[in-house]
Amino acid sequence: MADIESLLKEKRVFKPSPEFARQANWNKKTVREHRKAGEKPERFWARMAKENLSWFTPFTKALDWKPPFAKWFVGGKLNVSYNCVDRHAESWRKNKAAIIWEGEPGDTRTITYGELHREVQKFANVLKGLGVKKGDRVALYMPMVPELAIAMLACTRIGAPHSIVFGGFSADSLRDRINDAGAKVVVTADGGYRRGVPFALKPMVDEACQATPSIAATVTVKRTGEPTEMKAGRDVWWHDEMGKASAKCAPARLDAEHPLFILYTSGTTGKPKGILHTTGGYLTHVTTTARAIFDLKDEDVYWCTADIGWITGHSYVVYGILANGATTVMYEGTPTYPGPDRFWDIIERWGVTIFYTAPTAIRTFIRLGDEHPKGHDLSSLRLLGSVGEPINPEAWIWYNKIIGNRKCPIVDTWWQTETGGIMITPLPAAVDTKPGSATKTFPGIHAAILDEEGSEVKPPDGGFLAITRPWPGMLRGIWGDKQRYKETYWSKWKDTYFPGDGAHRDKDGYFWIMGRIDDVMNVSGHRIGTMEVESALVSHPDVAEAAVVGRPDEITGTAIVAFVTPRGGVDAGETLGKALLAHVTKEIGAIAKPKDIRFTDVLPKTRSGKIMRRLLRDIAEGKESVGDTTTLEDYSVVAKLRGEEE
Ligand code: 7RM
Repeated sequence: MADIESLLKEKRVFKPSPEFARQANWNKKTVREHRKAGEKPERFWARMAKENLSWFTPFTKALDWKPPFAKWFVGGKLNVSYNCVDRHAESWRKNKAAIIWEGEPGDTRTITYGELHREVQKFANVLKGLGVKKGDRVALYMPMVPELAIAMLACTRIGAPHSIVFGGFSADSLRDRINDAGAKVVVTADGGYRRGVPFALKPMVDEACQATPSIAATVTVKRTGEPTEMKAGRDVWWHDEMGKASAKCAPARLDAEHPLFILYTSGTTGKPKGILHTTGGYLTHVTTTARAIFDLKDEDVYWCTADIGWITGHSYVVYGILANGATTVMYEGTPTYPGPDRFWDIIERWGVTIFYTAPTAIRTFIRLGDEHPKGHDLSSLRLLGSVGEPINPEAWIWYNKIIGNRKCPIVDTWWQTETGGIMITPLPAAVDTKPGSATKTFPGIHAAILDEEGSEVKPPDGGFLAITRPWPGMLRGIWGDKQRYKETYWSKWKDTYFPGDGAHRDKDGYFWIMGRIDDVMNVSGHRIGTMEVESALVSHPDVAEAAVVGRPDEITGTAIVAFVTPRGGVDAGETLGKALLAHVTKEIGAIAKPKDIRFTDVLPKTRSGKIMRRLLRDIAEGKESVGDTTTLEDYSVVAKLRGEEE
């Protein structure tokens, strides 16, 4: 618990500057009023829904809560693409940049709201032409190109929930997600660019679609121009279809609870969960938080570096930002290509004013050296954000000093795929920040630190983070698995949401998030289940048994360590190690590759046969004394795992 102690010793406090506070969308007074109003969450969020969104039909009731099932904005009708595009295209913003896109090779495209309006309608018509109807699922497996945002918005226009599969996932992962959601169409690209080389995506789609009975058609964006096979009768090119499509498609008037998207995320079993979000509540949550937390203004150039394949990209590259009529920057590639200063170069060239990234990236930049940011004019920046994992105070201070020139507020935002939008965060004009703390709940959000029994723990003791009231962006379920939804999130305590994170509060009521307390690892801000990696490993013919744990890592937060018992007669060595890395890449994707594979002839187990992960974690960390071993069946295994003699 040493890290917790050192965090709680963190005494530095940063106050919002008067200059920032003067111009903020939500000043101190507004925040005070909203906090008060937020004590009645339904009323507060109803006000936000009316103020920040355009509705075709007003809702009659803010919340219908039959735990654990919530319906927000009952009776209301709206359309997400209308809110993100039409209402701006019909205003003076018509010729304002909606998306500034930069490809890794350096090519760029700027798409105005007016142009986005036409493109979205055209692609909505393309989808309709391929037989996609309201309620049908569409899988998007694409690199970071503007067509991805266009495809998302086109789906929302016709009420077809999208399921985005991050381009780093394997064909097998794509196939499983397509099948779980029963998607009718996949939209993809021939490939994308990564570290200066094109990578292919369409062949993965072809491989996946050998076993996806629900898929009727695929659409491929030409990005790299690499030779690409197209299957007659199933595969069409984006540019061919768009060339023929009409640019008029009225937005569907959708119920506030109409499914908006499914996004798969890792849990404690081997099977990822399809997190379901719906229309009115989600859009209210992300639009309101983006406006208040990032202080979005019409003059801003906002850049969130997340890939759209993750929830951060859904909520704060696309929906929450465009709904506010702001300009969003999208970058295709690697942070350090062609040089370690690519990000700072982008900020300088486009005049980025708001920058939202992950602690892993910040730690990487610290290691690369201050000369890279210092070689660029970053004076356009006025606000910085952090997301995805706890930010260590050292990284926070560096971010503040080297990137923010000590004048930019930092918003450390805690939230999850399941919460849809930001839950715990500073408000830049109103909340003093402490390096390493996500500070306080957003108005209208209610959280606590509870023990196993559901009693609130006294500060500064640690416990489980809990969300005690429903909120508009909350997940509405796990696709096709009501039971798992109830069990995973709502069964630890009564009518209270269990996020799976450990946390503390200090004497000022500030939240300090300590990280996952379940079998989910957070590697570079991406969630990967230990069970997923284990299932991948044991599916290899040479593996008898495997256990996977996370080990703290200076850069990625957590590194994956695998303990593997080979089958009898199989040589444990470099060849097997390489084969297993390739196998995990094929089964899940490169992001799930263990950093360290340790071969062992036994795994530590309890007498009832449970693998003792805590003990493996201690061993992976190289700790001298390991935790409680009283339940261990065979103590000599500890010495063996460490490579000591018995
Ligand atoms: C947005 C996102 C969710 C998990 C969550 C936490 C961790 C995210 C922070 C954080 C400390 C933060 N969604 N997490 N943000 N921990 N401080 N500001 O990352 O579904 O992919 O991951 O990430 O453990 O439960 S996610």
